[in-house]
Amino acid sequence: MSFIFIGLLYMFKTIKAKQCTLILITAVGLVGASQSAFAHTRLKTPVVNENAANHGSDYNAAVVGHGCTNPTTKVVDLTVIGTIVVFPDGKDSIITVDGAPHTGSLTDFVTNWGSPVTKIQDRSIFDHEDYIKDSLGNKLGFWTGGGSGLKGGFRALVPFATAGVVIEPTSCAKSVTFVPGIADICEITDAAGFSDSTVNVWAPAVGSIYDNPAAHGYDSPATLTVNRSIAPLPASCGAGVDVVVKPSATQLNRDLRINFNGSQIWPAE
Ligand SMILES: [Cu+2]
Repeated sequence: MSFIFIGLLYMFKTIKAKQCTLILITAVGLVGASQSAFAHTRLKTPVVNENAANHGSDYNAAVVGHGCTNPTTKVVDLTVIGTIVVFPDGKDSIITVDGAPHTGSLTDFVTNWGSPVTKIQDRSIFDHEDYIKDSLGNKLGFWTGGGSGLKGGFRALVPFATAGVVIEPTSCAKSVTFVPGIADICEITDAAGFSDSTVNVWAPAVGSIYDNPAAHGYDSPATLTVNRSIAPLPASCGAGVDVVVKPSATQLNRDLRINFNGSQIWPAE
């Protein structure tokens, strides 16, 4: 921001006032656009390196950038009462290589994906939290909710760590991007009640019950990119490829939900 300001001051000094007004308006427009693009939920640190250390992990947080949409004012300031983050399980995940579908498995590119998330205990925003695990006990994500929640106009950092990711050394992957499904819940409803005023869903559009083309965060998910940083690319790979891993619709329908004391509380059944 200060860089842009200095740039504007420089322009004011060096060009005629009339032209400058036009540039100022353009620049303010651009700043406004980029802010709204980044207002969506993301991870605090969206790009990390490989991490092969024993018990390696990268400390991160899910950003709750804003609340749900007030139907009267259209301002995104409704209180968030809970949030849920689920990473692709790597079993039936949707994998693309430079945008083209990949029919092989995640182990073609990543050697150690299994239990990607450790929640960092934190009750500063919500009172309760727990893991979302697969049938083998792997921690694929977490939810946190309850208490007074996230007041409109404020942001939240929901802290967690991701396990160190090791890219398959013989593969041509120069990066692997994992796409979590995230929901910031403002009102507990069933799936039919999802709207911008009840929940912000930030999930890839993969055909799950969370797809809603009219919704604020539709197909606008957060991402975690792991850049190759340990084994060099094999010479035969050329520039290397970018791999993207999204959860399947089956996984989102199964795992992007909150169970509490043995019963499902979101979405309501
Ligand atoms: Cu937004």
